[in-house]
Amino acid sequence: MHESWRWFGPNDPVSLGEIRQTGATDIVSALHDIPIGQVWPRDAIKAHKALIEESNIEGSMLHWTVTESIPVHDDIKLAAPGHQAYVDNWIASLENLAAEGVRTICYNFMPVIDWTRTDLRYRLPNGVYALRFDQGEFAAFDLFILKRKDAESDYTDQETKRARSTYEAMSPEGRTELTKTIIAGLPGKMTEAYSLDDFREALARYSGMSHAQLRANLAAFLGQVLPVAEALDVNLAIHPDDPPWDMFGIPRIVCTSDDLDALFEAQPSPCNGITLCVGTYGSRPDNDLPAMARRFRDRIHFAHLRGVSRGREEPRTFVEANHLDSDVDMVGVIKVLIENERALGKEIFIRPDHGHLMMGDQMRSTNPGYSAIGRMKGLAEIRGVVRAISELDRL
Ligand code: DNO
Repeated sequence: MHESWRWFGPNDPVSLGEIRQTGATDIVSALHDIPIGQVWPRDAIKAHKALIEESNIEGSMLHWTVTESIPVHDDIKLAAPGHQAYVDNWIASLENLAAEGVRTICYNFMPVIDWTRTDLRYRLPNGVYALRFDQGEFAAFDLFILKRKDAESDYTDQETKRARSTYEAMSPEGRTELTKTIIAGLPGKMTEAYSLDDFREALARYSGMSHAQLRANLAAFLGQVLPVAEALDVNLAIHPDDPPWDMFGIPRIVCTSDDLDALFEAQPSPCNGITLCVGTYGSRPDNDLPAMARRFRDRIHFAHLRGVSRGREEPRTFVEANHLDSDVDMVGVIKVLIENERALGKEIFIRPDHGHLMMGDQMRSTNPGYSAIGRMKGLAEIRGVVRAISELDRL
C-alpha cells in the first residue's frame, strides 16, 4: 500500500516538510489555480512536480503520483451544447499528467456541488473538532434559505416541521454561516463557489434530469476518455458523491454498489476504476464496505480511509469519527485491501482522509478536514493496522 497525503499546493498551510515528517511517501495533488474546464499545461504540471520533489533527499522521497482531481465541467455532466471542448480539454490534461508520470486520476461526477457538510467545527467531548453533516440543517437551508422551488415534495411533513424549527432557532449569523458552508463549497471541491442566485441557476440547469440521463452522460464522457487512458496506462478513479444520496432534487449516481455495477456495465474498460472513499460510502447503512472492497477488487486504484458515525434517529446525519472507531469496520476493509493487493500483485494508493482539528492545529488555520495532526493520527492508526495484519499473516 502506498501511503499518500493530499497537498493543496504552495498555499496549503500544511507544508511538504510536515508531510515528510508523517512518513507518507506519495503526494495527492491538483493544479487548483486552473479554472474548471481549462487544460492543465504540461509545463505547469512539470513545475508542480518539481516543487514537490525539490527537497527530496535519500531516505525521504516524496512523489506526485495521484491527481485529485481534474474537475469535470458541469456542461459535460449536462451534455450541454458545446461541451465537447471541455471533454477535449479534460483528455489533454490527462495526457499531460501521464507524460509527467502521474497515472492515477481521481475525479467525480457530482452535479453543481462537490462534497458538502453543514458544520466545519463540531466539538467532540474530548475537545477536538470534527466535520459534520446534519440533515435537519440541510433541509432548513434548502426549504427556508434557498427556498428551492418544489423543495417541499422532497421532505415529509415531519421533516419540514423539524426543519422549520431548526431554521427559526438559528441566529442570522448562523444562517449566513450555513449558507456559506454549503454554497461556497469546501477546499478540494471541483465545482464553482456560488452566490445564492447563481446557485439557484446552476441547480435549475439540471431540472428534469433523470438518473438514467446523468448516467448516460457519464458513460459518454468515459467512452471518450477511457481509450486514451488505456493507451497511456492511466487509471481513472471516480470518487463517490458525498453525501451519497440525491440532493436539491438532482440526481447523484455514484453512491452504492449497484451504481458501481451500472458504471462498469456501461464501460467495462479495466482503466475505469474507483476511489474507495470509505467515509463517503460508509455514510449509508446499506453500503457494506468490506464486501464492496472485495467485490470491486480490481477496480480500486485509490482509497480514502476514514469513517463516520451516523445519527441513530436520522441516519443521514453524520459526524466524522476517529479513523478506527466509526460505523465502518475499518480493520475489515484494510484486511480486504491487503488480500486484494496480494491476489493482484499490485499496490494501491491509500490516504488518511480528513482528520480532526486537534492540538496545535487549533491555533492555526488549516483547510477543513485537512489538518496536519489529526490526519497524521489517522495515518498512524491505519499504518498500525496494515502492519499488524501483514505481519500476523506471515507468522
Ligand atoms: C473531500 C474530498 C473531495 C474529493 C473530490 C474528488 O475531502 O473527498 O474534495 O477530493 O470530490 O473529486
